[in-house]
Amino acid sequence: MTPAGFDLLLRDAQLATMRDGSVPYGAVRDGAVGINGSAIAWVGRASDIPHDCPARRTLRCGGRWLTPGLVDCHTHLVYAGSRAGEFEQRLLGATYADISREGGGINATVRATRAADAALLSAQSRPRLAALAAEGVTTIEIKSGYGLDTASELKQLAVARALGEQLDVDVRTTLLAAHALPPEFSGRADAYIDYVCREMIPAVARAGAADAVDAFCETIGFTPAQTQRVFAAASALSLPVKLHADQLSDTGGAALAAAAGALSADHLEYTNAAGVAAMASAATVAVLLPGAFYALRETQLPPVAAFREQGVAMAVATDCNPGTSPATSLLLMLNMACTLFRLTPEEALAGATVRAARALGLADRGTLAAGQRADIVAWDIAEPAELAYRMGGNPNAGVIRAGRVVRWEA
Ligand code: DI6
Ligand code: FE
Repeated sequence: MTPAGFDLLLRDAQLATMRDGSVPYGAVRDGAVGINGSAIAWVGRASDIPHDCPARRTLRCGGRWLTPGLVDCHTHLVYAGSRAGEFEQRLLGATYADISREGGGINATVRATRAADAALLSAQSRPRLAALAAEGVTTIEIKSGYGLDTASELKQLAVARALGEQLDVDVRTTLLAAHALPPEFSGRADAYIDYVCREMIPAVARAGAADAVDAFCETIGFTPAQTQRVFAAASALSLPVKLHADQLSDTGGAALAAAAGALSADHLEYTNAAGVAAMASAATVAVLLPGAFYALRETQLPPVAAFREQGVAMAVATDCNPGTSPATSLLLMLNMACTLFRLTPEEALAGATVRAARALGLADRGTLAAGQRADIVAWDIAEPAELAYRMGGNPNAGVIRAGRVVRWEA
């Protein structure tokens, strides 16, 4: 059906629509995109633009590539303080687990985050979100998990949403109360999980402060049984779940997440064949986090070939966090996903657009197609593989979010 007209028409563009099909990247040369309101109304070749379809505003793209807005589907970017000192300790031989056992690691960031008021927390987190937004990230997931008490977790979640408003990025928040054991519950992990299930999850649900619930299922995190209790409490309040699974050891996390109908299982370096199969049948997205793999100098690779063979969708995200992935470039993660994990550049870009949207349960974005949200970014690149090929630099030349031009370079 031909719309009566467009609010905005983008033309002289090359499109990486990221729609599945026979053409790599779902590419359309000499393409155009018509937008009405906040949604894409028409996508095709410029020569096929309906003649009787006037546009109130036209932007000529000068041959630039357009892709869907990037989606960073796994971050912990709202936190206070820095852990550069731990980076130095690790270079001298300490492991991430050693540092965590000695009260550093996640708990060091918990102390700083609890001590910061919302204004300070926001001021320290803002540059990280600004860097990602400048690269064309239009949707981002931000987890709590450095408060570990109801008030501090709510503070983190509120700061995350407010930053999204300020910086014109769609923020999806995730409650990660089961991230680490706070010092006041030392030696009483089950009591902390009781508190998470009976108080925190209901309080956060009542406030409408989180879009999903996550947990860290790991020897230095929480057991599969504790994770299951968190999932049950979340599901009872209709909150979708996701999981930090099999990052440092095989705890059966991927299968546990799949059994709970999780949107995604994330990290997955130690996921076994049964976990891959369970994820495939539950359509749980595999979120790959090459920044953490790199920073921890991990050598165990996630089972990418098995994911591919069994049709498990793979997303790629920054895991932006102060301990294991102080990364604020999603494009660099695309490069690392290819170089370290052997994704193709097309899989990597799909992983930061359409697959990442699915990992957040969002079907309304991630491709350039009629009916999708008009989240569109423009790039100064000669071919889409360049987005994963480069290490550093930012070829972003424009951002349209929900049909509104946020930035556009002439
Ligand atoms: N896995 C990670 O890689 C991050 N959290 C998690 O559960 C690390 C968070 C941190 O070290 O601060
Ligand atoms: Fe993480």
